[in-house]
Amino acid sequence: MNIVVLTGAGISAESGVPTFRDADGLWEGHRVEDVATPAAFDRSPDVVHRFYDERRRMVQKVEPNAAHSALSRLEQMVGDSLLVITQNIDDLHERAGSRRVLHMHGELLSALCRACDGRFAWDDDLADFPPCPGCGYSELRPDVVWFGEMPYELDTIDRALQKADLFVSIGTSGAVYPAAGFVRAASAYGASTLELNLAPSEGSHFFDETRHGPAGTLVPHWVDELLG
Ligand code: BV8
Ligand code: ZN
Repeated sequence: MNIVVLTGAGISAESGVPTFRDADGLWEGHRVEDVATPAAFDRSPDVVHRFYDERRRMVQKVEPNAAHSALSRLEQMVGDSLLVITQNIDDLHERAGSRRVLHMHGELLSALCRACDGRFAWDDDLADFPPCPGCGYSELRPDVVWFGEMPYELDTIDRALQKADLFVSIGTSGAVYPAAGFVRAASAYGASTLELNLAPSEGSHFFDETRHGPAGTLVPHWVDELLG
């Protein structure tokens, strides 16, 4: 049975990572849609760098929670039959032991060079415009997908959805595309669909089944049920 799991900020909430909706999409009074864009970065790189430097520091101080660990346990049991696609830019899935994780919106702990397109593991600040480890130019930006930018690996994702028998969405509001459309594609390709979320998402009605509650409780229970 091929399982595709899509995760969003809600799976990291119990680790202490604020979701986009918790701050009702605001950060330091800015709307996230206004900070997470190429235009914002061109206009005021220091504000955007500060937004990501702060999150990069914070994410190194939190721990994965029971939901991340349950998905890692599931991967240990079913191996390549599970693919985790995450919209999150934290590394909590990896730190819980998951190995097959696809960060479709990039990663906080990675830097992208606008001069040489190099991508480099990066756990430090970027606001001081450090030189690129590849080409030496001070053109590093956060390696995250901003609004209006192409998410990573959409073709790999579509192939996985075509093969999926089960699509499970965990901790996402279903507000941002193309991720919010995956449930419809999965259904059209013949998969069963399940939503595990604190509250009904914008796409709840597209799912065969929805369960509401904290991911830290719902996900381990679902994995036990699946493996049981
Ligand atoms: C694209 C990385 C073309 C950065 C993110 C006008 C102009 C330009 C674009 C558009 C436009 N109109 C529409 C678009 C498309 C746009 C879009 O969808 N906009 C929205 C606002 C309408 N999308 C894009 O621009 C994308 N690119 O379209 O390119 C294209 C199109 C098709 C095919 C190819 C190319 C790029 C979008 C990526 C933006 N980058 N993140 C960063 O992190 O800073 S988006 C960011 O917000 C997240 O990555 C995530 O994707 C999104 C929503 O966040 P969620 O993860 O869902 O979190 P949220 O807070 O919203 O919800 C949390 C949920 O958890 C809630 O439901 C809550 O109930 C639940 N929860 C809370 N606690 C718990 C819990 N659940 C369980 N347990 C708990 N404890
Ligand atoms: Zn470079």
